[in-house]
Amino acid sequence: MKTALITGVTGQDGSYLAELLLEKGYKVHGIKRRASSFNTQRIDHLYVDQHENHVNFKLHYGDLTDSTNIIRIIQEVQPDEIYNLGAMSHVKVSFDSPEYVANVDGIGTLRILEAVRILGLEKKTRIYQASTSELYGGLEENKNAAGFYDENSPFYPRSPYGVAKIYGFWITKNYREAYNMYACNGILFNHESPRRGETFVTRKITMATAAIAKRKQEVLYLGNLDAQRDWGHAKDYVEAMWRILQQDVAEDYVIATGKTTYVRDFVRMAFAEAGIELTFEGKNENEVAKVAKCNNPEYQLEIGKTVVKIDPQYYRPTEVDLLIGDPTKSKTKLGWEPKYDLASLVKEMMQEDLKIM
Ligand code: NDP
Ligand code: GDR
Repeated sequence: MKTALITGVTGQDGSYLAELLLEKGYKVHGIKRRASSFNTQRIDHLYVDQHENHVNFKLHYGDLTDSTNIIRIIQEVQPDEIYNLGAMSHVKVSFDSPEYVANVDGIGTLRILEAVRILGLEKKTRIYQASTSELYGGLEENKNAAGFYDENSPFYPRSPYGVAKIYGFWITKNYREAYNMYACNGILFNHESPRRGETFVTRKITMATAAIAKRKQEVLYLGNLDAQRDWGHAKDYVEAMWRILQQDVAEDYVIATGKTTYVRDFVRMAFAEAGIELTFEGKNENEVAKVAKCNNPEYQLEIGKTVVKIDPQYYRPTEVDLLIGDPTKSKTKLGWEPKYDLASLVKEMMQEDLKIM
């Protein structure tokens, strides 16, 4: 039985990854932060009474800013695999807390790598680092000849989050080269799910669409509708994380769908799932979306009603305009292929949020 340790186990990816590893027969340990209220909703269904025999899922209190607890937990757990998913993961918020994000997302990665080295576990413990497409920054000239970002594309991060994650990327690569550790970066493009945090754009849209359809909210306020993202499903992406740690040689991989979509079109797709057709009018800060047709008799929204407006407070000081990843290497070497497309992702998110609403 293999043992895995997941930082960020209470997050979107941590919860899907814990499920996947438990299904594969792993003993799974997760690090959760102490909070003033419960923060384990995404993993409560995995929790079993710790007094029972054969408990395969265990949580430890810890924080990536505290090396003492990182070292102690890794010493106790002696993991075969560590998945470092813990992070302050919101790009916009990173402009408000730049030092904190550097500490958690940047130095936090170093703390994991150093703990493994201090404990002499370099040969035993494989490490996955949650790197990100935010490293590329969306610069047009840095795409490859085919128009994608791949493992060789240069980085140009555009937020304190991206800059912190670039440290995490390089320190992981450096420890692999310097100490011959099995430490890899998964450069994951955006991935979403019904468990996505409520302030990321996709979930914000599906939750608000459900609320507007059910007449519990009037208007959805968004920022830049012209941004384009390569959106996949988190369930597919945690499968890729696991595969990255099962190879003979430690390497870095891009995980993406190879397709990109405007935020505006995600809005259109979400409303369409509820049977509401939209028209977009105006430009930039004055753009609005209005109801063009309401095909679901249950929702009865008036034609011409404005349901989306722009609030510039959601604009970022520096924006990543377009992301699209080239998954060729992960397809060829890992045999990884996404099972979900964007339409099925939007459908699942909308169904869940309509149910919740
Ligand atoms: P979430 O924001 O959903 O989860 C982040 C997790 O990190 C939560 O469990 C959170 O705990 C924990 N965390 C935050 N700060 C600390 C800290 N100081 N110490 C320990 N744990 C902490 O992110 P996702 O699941 O979406 O993403 C997982 C990882 O992958 C992150 O590193 C993210 O940056 C990266 N990534 C995500 C992508 C995506 O599209 N989802 C794409 C590429 C990379 P709590 O629940 O208490 O807040
Ligand atoms: P991103 O995701 O910044 O790509 O980071 P997010 O969903 O926050 O933004 C995507 C794009 O949508 C635009 N946008 C808005 N975003 C938010 N959050 N709220 C809004 O109201 C809004 N309106 C428009 C943004 O400007 C942006 O262009 C995610 C995170 O999961 C990171 O941790 C991860 O590394 C990257 O994806 C890959």
